[in-house]
Amino acid sequence: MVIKRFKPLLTALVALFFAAFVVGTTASADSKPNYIISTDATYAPFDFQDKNNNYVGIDMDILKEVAKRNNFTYTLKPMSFNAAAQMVANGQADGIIAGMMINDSRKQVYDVSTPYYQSGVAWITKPNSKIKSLSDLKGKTVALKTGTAAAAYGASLKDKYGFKVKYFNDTDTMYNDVVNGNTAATFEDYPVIQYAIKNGVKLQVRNPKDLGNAGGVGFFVKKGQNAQLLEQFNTTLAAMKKDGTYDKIINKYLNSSQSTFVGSASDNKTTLGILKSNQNAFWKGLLETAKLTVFGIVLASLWGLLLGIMGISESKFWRGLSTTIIYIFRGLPLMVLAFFIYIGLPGVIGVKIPAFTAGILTLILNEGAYTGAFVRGGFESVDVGQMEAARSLGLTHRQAIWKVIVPQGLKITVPSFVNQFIITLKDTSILSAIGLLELTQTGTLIVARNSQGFRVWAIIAVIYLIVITLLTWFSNWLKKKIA
Ligand code: ASN
Repeated sequence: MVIKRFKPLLTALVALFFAAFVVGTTASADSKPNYIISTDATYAPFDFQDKNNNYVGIDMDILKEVAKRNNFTYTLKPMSFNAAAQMVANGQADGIIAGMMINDSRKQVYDVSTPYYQSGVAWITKPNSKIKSLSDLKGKTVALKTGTAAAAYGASLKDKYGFKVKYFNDTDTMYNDVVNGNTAATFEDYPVIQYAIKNGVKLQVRNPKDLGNAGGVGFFVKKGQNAQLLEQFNTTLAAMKKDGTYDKIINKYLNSSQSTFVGSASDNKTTLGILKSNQNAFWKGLLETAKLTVFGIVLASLWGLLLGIMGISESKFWRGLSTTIIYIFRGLPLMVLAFFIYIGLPGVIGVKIPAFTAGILTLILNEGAYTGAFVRGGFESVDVGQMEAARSLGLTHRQAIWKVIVPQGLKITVPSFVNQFIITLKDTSILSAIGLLELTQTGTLIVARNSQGFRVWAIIAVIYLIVITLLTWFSNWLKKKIA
């Protein structure tokens, strides 16, 4: 049967996927419970990276202390706030700590700790803006961050004051939009904007004495789950307030005289300085991009080959299956597929999928569909006379396909493969959306810390270009070998 022919391919595919799964899972040898905690990657003073790329901030220090005192470990998942919150709602993560405000609608979905900080929503413009009151926003556009309490508050005023809204995934990009004058104002939690202004972001709070939706910030777990973790958080928080640890943490981030954490270090002012002080992060990001690319290219190529071969099978069933799979996965945007696999699927199947595995699976399905389409096209473009000649020499249909059509068809597709390899490398950047710390996400985190968008993105762009050049050289070398 045809399936027999697929066996080695299938075995290779399964083995490689398994390898990707192992790479994606960080096995922990000791027996301490290990919780998966999601967080907002760029949310100073609550959650952000310091110059050494460690996660710091009020949330991070509290969490670290809770884990230490309760003898558990945790794996941190920094990503956009919206994705981080969905991770917990869908059971992908055990808890979220992300400067997250406690409100009634969230209590329907999550169980919530006692508040550990008081906050409220500020509205913000450029310092010398003509917009002095909310009524001045009529007809203007306001920047909001998807899924946040501040966005819900902002959007609730939209009709009353007649402004339009535009959504962003992270606070820093949202601020920049206002600084650059693309949007007239933004809404964000007061401690967060206060911290940014203190660290040089050129914006001004318009309602410091009259914050919207004032309330507490808390730690959240999925409703009805992880009661023990929540209990430990609450008990330890109370103890930390008593013994002074809590005040120390707050003072460290909010009352220290110099702004040690964001954007002020002199090595952030030159491209070389940024490269030097972040070299570890750049390397790690590059390595993650390379890993995703290599696994993605190999597995998607194998899967695409399989789809291509199925597409020229004698059996209607295999041909139909191949066409359907290609149709579905070529039609889905990569990011939608990544969110579906990483955030949507686990809620239904009840199994957590590591981000790396979800990323690889996304690449296999999406890039594999494109590969399948051009591989099938390559096979189909082999002259019909070849098949007829093979058959008249006494080969069966199957033999003719494997011995005559496939080798010739594959040669035709080599340039398309090279093209697809490069596309796969570039597409890995979309996987930053599910929190994979590859090059693009690394850039986002560094910009959040130093506000040097131009220099950091230029560095990242050059790194991509270098890697793409290397990959092109390698592919061309391979092309010559095969041709
Ligand atoms: N403060 C936001 C909220 O409560 C969370 C965030 O943006 N990290 O929705």
